[in-house]
Amino acid sequence: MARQFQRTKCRSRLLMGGLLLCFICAMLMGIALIVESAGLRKVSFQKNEVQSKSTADHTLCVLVPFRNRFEELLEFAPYLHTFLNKQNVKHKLVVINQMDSYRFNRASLINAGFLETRSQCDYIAMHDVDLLPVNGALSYAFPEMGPFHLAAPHLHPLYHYKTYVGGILLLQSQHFEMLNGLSNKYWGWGREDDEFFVRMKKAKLTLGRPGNLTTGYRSFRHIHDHFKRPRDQNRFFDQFEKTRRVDKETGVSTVKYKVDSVKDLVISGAPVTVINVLLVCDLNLTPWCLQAEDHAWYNKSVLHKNAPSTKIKSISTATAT
Ligand SMILES: [Mn+2]
Repeated sequence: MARQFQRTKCRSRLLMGGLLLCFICAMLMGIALIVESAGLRKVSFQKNEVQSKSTADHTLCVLVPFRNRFEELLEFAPYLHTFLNKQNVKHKLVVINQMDSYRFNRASLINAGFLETRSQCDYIAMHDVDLLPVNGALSYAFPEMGPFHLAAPHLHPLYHYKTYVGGILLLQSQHFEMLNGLSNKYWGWGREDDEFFVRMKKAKLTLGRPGNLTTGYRSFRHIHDHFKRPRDQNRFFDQFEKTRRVDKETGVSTVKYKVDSVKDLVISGAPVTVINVLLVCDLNLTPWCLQAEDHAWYNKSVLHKNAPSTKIKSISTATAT
């Protein structure tokens, strides 16, 4: 009996010892986990340090396609310069001013601006002159993961369709080159950004966008005066048909232009480089670069059609005299 008692006592001691060991083990593991997680935190902190260091190594060229928007530029340049400085984003503001008399070509101006500034920056922002970021959470940092659409449809005051990539788009220079930039076929207002969306999609680039911001559609200020500056939404000849599909032929490698002059200005403390550009249009390829009435043959045909009215005019003149 006594032996049996001693055995059970021994067993319970072993059990107690085992439990104690388990407890100690658990404690040790816990401490180890805390140490490890502290280590992880340290690692991720170091990673952050590396990231912020690499951000400082990047330079952003803000490419602003431009024509006759002087008042908007006066507001845009100092505002964005201050906004980017607050984010410690090294940047250059580049205005590409279309001097020729063709219809406005936003895409070709960005292509030209890219080629002229390629050596100075490793990423670009295609930036409308009339769109100002309001929320400080809108980051202009180097888009490591691929194209970053800042003026996202859930934040832009006007455009809310899913595939919208206009307004402000950040892009690594190497990605812009890889996509052959933008199509040069879009003379007049709009659609060049939709074509660029398809280029990015086909190249399987991941498009990033900011998350939900509390400011919603008030995240940007659109300073466009639609009464003063109506949009050129005309579509001439076969423009509609020819600009419906993805353009595999034209891009940054084929854009034709002349640089008239380069001017460095400072607008309320913001350094701005203005590149005065004369775009070259191939009238056979894109006759819609001119308004219909600017075509010599179009005028001839209109004059021909008007021939009877000229006669009437001369008759009435005759009656008057
Ligand atoms: Mn606008």
